[in-house]
Amino acid sequence: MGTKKILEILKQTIIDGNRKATPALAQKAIDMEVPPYTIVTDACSPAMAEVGELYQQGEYFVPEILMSAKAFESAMAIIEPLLKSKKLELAGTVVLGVCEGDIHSIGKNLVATMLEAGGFNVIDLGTDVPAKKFIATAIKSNADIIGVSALMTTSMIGMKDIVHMVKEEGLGVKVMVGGGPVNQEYADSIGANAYGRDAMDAVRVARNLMEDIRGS
Ligand code: B12
Repeated sequence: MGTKKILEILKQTIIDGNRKATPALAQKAIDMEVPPYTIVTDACSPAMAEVGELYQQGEYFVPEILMSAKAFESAMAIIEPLLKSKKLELAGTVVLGVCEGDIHSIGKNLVATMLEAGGFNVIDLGTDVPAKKFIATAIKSNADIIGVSALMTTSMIGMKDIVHMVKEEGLGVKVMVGGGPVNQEYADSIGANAYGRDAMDAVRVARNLMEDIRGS
């Protein structure tokens, strides 16, 4: 079996929500020397994007989504230690979380994994995080970046509060935002320092912000 085929099967198995089969498939891809990063970008991540589309089309409902999320997590449990085992120079510290009132964790978890794989120290506050908690943690940990995720139009307004508090407190920390309903235009309108399209983009964006921080 070729690399492309195993990644295709793993992707489909996540979409099918078969969490019993995903760890062995992820392991098989690793044994075939597919780079762990590629397994995430070419199988796990697109699988969840497709699950999102199936939901949008009315083909999937909440139970199916949750099964896919579990299958995704069981594959990631095999891949993540390998992503983290790479010895990289510390790129910076990111306080990451999902806006208050929002419990969508899959995208945020992918962003955390990719940032860690890219050498960042990630302080993951989880989901449903009040703006004040982002700020308090950033101050306590002397973070370089606050990364905020939101999947709902009703929760993304929390991003505005975070940006506002950072400015009010005169903090040097940069705010990076992302998630389904968020775009560059929205990021600009609330005064966020950066917007990231997906988990891979989050690493590029965070690196750019670190350059700004180090250059200033
Ligand atoms: C999975 C899912 C759920 C799961 C979440 C499971 C979990 N553990 O996360 C469950 C079933 C629990 C759920 C619940 C609900 N959901 Co829901 N859910 C989804 C769904 C289908 C997929 C989201 C997902 O995981 N996508 C896959 C990941 C990989 O993509 P992502 O999250 O966008 O993240 C990527 C990028 O956006 C980016 N990114 C994300 N965060 C960040 C942060 C930074 C800093 C950066 C740089 C980048 C970045 O990188 C990520 C990786 O590449 C979406 C539909 C969709 N198409 O998005 C609806 C959706 C988000 N849900 C929705 C709704 C309404 C709900 C509920 C209110 C439903 C209900 N009536 O109960 C509840 C809300 C509960 C709550 N209070 O939060 C709506 C939101 C509508 C809106 N615009 O406001 C959507 C859009 C569905 C719809 N079309 O109606 N949901």
